Amino acid sequence: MEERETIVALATPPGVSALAVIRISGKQAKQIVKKSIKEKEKFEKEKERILGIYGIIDEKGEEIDKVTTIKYLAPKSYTGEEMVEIICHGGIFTINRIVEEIIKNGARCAEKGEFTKRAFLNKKIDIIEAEAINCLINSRNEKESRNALKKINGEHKKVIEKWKNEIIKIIAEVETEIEFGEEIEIENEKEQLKNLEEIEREIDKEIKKRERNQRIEDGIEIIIAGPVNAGKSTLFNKILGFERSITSKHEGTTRDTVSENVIFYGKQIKITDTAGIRKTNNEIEIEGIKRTKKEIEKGNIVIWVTSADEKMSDEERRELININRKIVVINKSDKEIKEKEKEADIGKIQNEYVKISLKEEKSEDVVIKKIKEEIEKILEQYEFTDVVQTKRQDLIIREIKSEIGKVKKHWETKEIASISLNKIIEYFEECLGKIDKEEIYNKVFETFCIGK
Ligand SMILES: Nc1nc2c(ncn2[C@@H]2O[C@H](COP(=O)(O)OP(=O)(O)OP(=O)(O)O)[C@@H](O)[C@H]2O)c(=O)[nH]1
Ligand SMILES: [Mg+2]
Repeated sequence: MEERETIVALATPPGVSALAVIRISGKQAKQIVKKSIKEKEKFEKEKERILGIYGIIDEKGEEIDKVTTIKYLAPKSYTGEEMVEIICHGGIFTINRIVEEIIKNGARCAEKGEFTKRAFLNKKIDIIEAEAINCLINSRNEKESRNALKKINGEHKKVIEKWKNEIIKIIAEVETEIEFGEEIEIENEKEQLKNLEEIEREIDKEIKKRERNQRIEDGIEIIIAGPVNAGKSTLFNKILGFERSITSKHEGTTRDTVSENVIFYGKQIKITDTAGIRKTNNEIEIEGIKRTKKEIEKGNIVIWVTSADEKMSDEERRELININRKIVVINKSDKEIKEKEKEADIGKIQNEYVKISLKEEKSEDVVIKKIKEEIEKILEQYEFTDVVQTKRQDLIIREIKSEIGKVKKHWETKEIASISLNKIIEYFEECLGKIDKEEIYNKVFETFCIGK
């Protein structure tokens, strides 16, 4: 194995904290740290995995911090190499000085994910565990972290192995048929095809789940739409807390879509104000309304703003009926002119609606509350995938699905089917990290943070 340089990085988040952990990994880890330890002999003699308290000194012998260290001997460490972990006090200045000393002593700064990459290269973990570790670090709630842990513990690897073994059995059968031709039992062949289709179904389920999740991951989009002059832009501005869209008493003020990002539930959510819907001959407005309809189609939640003082037009009725997830807001309740009529019309399409007057202060709060409820409902739909967890795995699984399609298509010509079946095995091996594809694996570690 090539000799790798000794690396150092802060493993805890940068910033002020009570304590911080600095990690050093590589053949020279112990010697490099020792140079900055005041009690060199004690450090040298200390057993592995035992905590020791030491002074860290600079080259002039001046003490920088009082720290705790733990030594790990290869291969019994996270990276599989010699390692030292220094638990120091969490001030930015102190941390930087210690890291600088370690670098002066001969280590270099670790790259993103380099510790985990070394663990992978030293076969301490496989690529799927490495990816799951990254997911665990980046998980934002209990559900996500529990799911990542399950993957670190190898639960989904078992599923991939199971699929792979099934395919191996099918290959054995197909190759026997290639060799012995017609003598093969028809029943057996049917059974194999059935198994293949079962794997295809399971893979398909995973892909669909991931697609659904992706829509949530990509960000929820809220569209504010409705008839002209209903107060859409006024509501948009009030939700944002600043005057983003122009509002006026003239109908058709907003001509184009206007978007901004807000944070709800720690997620970035795009909110878009649109051109009001009405019959018009104005070319620009027609284009604006076309855009509104496109936005309505792709939005996850539509806030339909309508005015209490206007009758419902056929155009409005048609649009409203076709929207799935919507929050209906009857605005301008201060005007009260046609309010009852409007409520009756809306009531025919949607049981629940809110009635507000945007002239009143904080009237947008009730709409924001509704938005949060809808977002919660969307987030509840987030289903964890059992197997596919990262983009890399997703791409491989899609390739496998496509190859299964080819196997089915050429089932009668076993020589061709066999080629695709063997490709599927290769893809499974790649997914499990058993095939040497350095570039691809490097990409995995690039998404990690430094110190991991
Ligand atoms: N009386 C009353 N006026 C309101 C209320 N909400 C908004 N307005 C006024 O209604 C007019 C239209 O408001 P906008 O927010 O521009 O309406 P819009 O739906 O964006 O209109 P378009 O962009 O033309 O489709 C403005 O003059 C607002 O000040 C309300 O609750 N009551
Ligand atoms: Mg507007």
